[in-house]
Amino acid sequence: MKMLEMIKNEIVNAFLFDGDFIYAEPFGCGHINATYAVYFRRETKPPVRYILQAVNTAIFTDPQGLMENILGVTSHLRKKILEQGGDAQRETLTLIPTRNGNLLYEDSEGGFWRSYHFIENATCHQSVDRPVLFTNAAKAFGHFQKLLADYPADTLHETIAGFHNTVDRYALFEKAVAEDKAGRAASVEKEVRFFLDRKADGAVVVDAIAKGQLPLRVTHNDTKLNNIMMDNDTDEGICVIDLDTVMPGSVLYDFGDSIRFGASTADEDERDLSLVSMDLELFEAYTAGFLSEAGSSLTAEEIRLLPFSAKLLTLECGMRFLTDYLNGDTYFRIHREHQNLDRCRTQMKLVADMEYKMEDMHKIVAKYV
Ligand code: ADP
Ligand code: GN1
Ligand code: MG
Repeated sequence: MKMLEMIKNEIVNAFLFDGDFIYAEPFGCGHINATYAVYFRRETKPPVRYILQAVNTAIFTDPQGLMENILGVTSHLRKKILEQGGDAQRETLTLIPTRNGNLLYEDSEGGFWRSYHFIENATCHQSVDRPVLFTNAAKAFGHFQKLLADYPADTLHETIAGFHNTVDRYALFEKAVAEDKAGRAASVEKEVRFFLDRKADGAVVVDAIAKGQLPLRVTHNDTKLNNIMMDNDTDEGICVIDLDTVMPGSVLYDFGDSIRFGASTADEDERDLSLVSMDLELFEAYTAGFLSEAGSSLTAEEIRLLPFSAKLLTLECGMRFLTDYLNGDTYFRIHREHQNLDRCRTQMKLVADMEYKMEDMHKIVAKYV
């Protein structure tokens, strides 16, 4: 409530919005930033809404650097989309500046805000109800990667250090177990053991990158299905959003994270684990779409590791949820008690299912290379 008051009384006046403010409401299902839709009435034109976000500065400690990344990446994408005759306001994020010409507004309490043009007639799906939707998401993420292939990676700020460094993630996890800040470690011994048993997996991609066996590319790093807008009429993936984690990374992070979220048969926080599995039909739908866009630029080693990456990113995410649960839920936004533990358990179920289906996943990848 307090936040909505602040938006109304202070924040909306700071941005170059068109029209008179009507109201603001919390929007979307992101776990990190606080996102709102803000609505404006205009005299001669239809009403308009914008996305307004409070950047989570506990996580993104350099909001200026973060915005430089987003401006750089969206400008690069905009240029290419226009060259190809596309609609840049629909196919990439468009920042709304503040009245002072900045991309961030610092409020009276030290919070940082940014705004985007609202992409209308499009949906962020929370799950895949038709496989074609997932194929289309894959094409769009693959295309995004292609458009950024010539982006100067050394100009990007590392917005979260070691974001997908699973060796570092293991260290943070073990520290959380040892510190046991929220007094929960004794209640999750089975879960802790599950991740410790798979510690060797955590080093595979990190080591291969260090040895030069896997290339670094400009990747999105947070490719869940609800980070892409899909056209309501055509079901096509039109705009990749949530660009906070665009950084040099492995293509395996983007492929693996998409499978982790979108190929699951249940919600990320489903409590009935009997509903949770990795759907091979959805794995195939994504693989087909992704390889049709990005396949020709991948190395043999990247292709070989695609099925493993699904397991790796699920393992990593499950471990991150458990780490946060052990630390007292300070990172991922929760809406109920133990939600991070529930999220961790779905990821464990998925990892186990992926281990069981690894051979099938390899066969599917082989069909599309
Ligand atoms: P978080 O980092 O918290 O996940 P996101 O940037 O992904 O934040 O935004 C949260 C949600 O807000 C998205 O899942 C989507 O539903 C909605 N959203 C974000 N940007 C736009 C936009 N430009 N147009 C329409 N909806 C958007
Ligand atoms: C977060 O921001 P959002 O909700 O799209 C997280 C991802 C996790 C995901 C799990 C910056 O993504 O890394 O995979 O939750 N983003 C950040 O659902 O940590
Ligand atoms: Mg998001």
